[in-house]
Amino acid sequence: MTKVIKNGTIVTADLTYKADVLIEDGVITEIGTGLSGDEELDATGCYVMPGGIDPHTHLEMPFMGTYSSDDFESGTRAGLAGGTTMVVDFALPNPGESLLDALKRWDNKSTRANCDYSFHMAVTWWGEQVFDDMKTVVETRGINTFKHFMAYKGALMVNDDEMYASFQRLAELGGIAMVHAENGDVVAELSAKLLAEGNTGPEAHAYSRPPQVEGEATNRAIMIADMAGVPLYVVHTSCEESHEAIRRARMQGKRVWGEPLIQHLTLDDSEYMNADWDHAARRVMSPPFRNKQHQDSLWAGLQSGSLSVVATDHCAFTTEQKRYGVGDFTKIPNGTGGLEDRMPMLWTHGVATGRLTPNEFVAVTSTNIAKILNCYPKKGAVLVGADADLVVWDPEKTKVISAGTQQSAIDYNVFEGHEVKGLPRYTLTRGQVAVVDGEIKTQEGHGKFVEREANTVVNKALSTWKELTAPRPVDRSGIPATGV
Ligand code: DUC
Ligand code: ZN
Ligand code: ZN
Ligand code: ZN
Repeated sequence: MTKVIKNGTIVTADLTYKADVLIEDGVITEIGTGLSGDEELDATGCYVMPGGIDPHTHLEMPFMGTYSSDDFESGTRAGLAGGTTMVVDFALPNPGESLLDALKRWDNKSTRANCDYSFHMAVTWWGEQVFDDMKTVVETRGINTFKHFMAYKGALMVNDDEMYASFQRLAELGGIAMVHAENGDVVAELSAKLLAEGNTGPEAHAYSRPPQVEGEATNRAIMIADMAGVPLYVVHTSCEESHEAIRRARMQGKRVWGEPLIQHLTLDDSEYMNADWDHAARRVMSPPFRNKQHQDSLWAGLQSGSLSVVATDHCAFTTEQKRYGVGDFTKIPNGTGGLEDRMPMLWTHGVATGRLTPNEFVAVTSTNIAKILNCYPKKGAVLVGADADLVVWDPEKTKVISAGTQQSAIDYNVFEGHEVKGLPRYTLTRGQVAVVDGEIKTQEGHGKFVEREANTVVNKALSTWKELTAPRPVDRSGIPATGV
């Protein structure tokens, strides 16, 4: 049984051209004109693009005394509705737990996924077991990305000595280090001070995590990564201070990537000043929303290429869960949704406004991250032999985002009321049509795990630190010590 997508314009990170796409057994088998197949999908007036990859989700994650409310079923259904055909979630070990046991828990949750997925491994504690497990994870589980939380003191946070040890191990294994870059010690101090002064509302969350804590941690992570000789991926880059550090590192030839979120690109910190506690708390995430100047910096980074990927950090909590933090903002579960809205919002505010070309849109929503994660061109490409993870994108189709019509399991949407122009006509996951004009035809359990091999390219050649500080003992034999 073959399928053909006819009469569309193919848009990849590099090229725009008219052609049909033939699909068989979930894979693209031919690209050309005048193709026919058993089933035809009409793409007249549409762009045929690689499906989106969201490399930053937290589905059914145990966090801050609860679990995030979208699981692999509702989360991937939401993604597909918005043109995303692969997600990468973070497997989080409990303190003392082996990385492999944590992965088993994530394996169990992900059996319900509607689209393909992969995992990043989080390093939440350090010891010989973790050191050993890292090799097994890379070599037998097809995971080459390891995340380090520099914040969430007393919970997920790792200290610099642990981070340096882990980064060195990753350099040996051909892995990529990822960081949640916020100075967790300073955040803890600021939070305690704000609470002591009576600032208990959700707006204080933003005051407790100013851009400086993110800029400091980003700079620190970049320097530690350089000393270890490991490539570094900075998740949820939200402000100029962090972007500036990434920009500078890249100019110096360091392999460092930055990932702004669609929320930080399109929503700002005035949301926290809303008189409605629920409204503000629903938008509490880390890092918090920033002001317009920071948003401009992030857009400029996408345009110039200093920032590489747009993600969501999808971590959805219901209003009821958010209310755990009434009277103490530090207890509001951190996180917002975005899986369904990332692609339409970025098209509307990026491509339709002339900030990004359609090719750049494909690069930052799919191709760049497929290359970084080492799953290109299986994912992120419209090429013969690639998985038929495709979105037939109608640039004229509009809707108003509303919790009432969304796929996510929560009871609100941070983009409520935003009109988007640019939506999927069809979303295909390995050749299977999962969405037709907003109608959901997903199949629970269709998603498969995507293995990603270690990278052969590490930053050893770029690290100047080792040469400059390598021990060079001086021979002082025969010369008496003076000044004693
Ligand atoms: N930030 C959030 O807002 N939620 C999940 C974890 C994180 O770093
Ligand atoms: Zn984070
Ligand atoms: Zn996250
Ligand atoms: Zn809008």
